[in-house]
Amino acid sequence: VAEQVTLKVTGMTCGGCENAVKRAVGSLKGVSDVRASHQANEVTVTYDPALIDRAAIAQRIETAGYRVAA
Ligand SMILES: [Cu+2]
Repeated sequence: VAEQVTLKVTGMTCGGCENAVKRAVGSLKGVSDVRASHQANEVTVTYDPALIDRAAIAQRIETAGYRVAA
C-alpha cells in the first residue's frame, strides 16, 4: 500500500529546481510519484514503505542540493 508524505523543502527557486528534485527523488526505487512546488516550498512524494522511507527520500533531496526541514 502506497503512502504519501509532504516535506518542507527550502532552496528551490524556480521550475528547474522543481524538476531537479522530481528527477532525483523519482529515480529512487519505491517512489511512484513526486510533486514539487518552489512557491509552497513543498515536495509531496508517493512511495511504497516496504521499499523506502521518509529519511531516505529526505536524504536524496539534500544530496541534490536542497534543504529538508525536520
Ligand atoms: Cu531553480
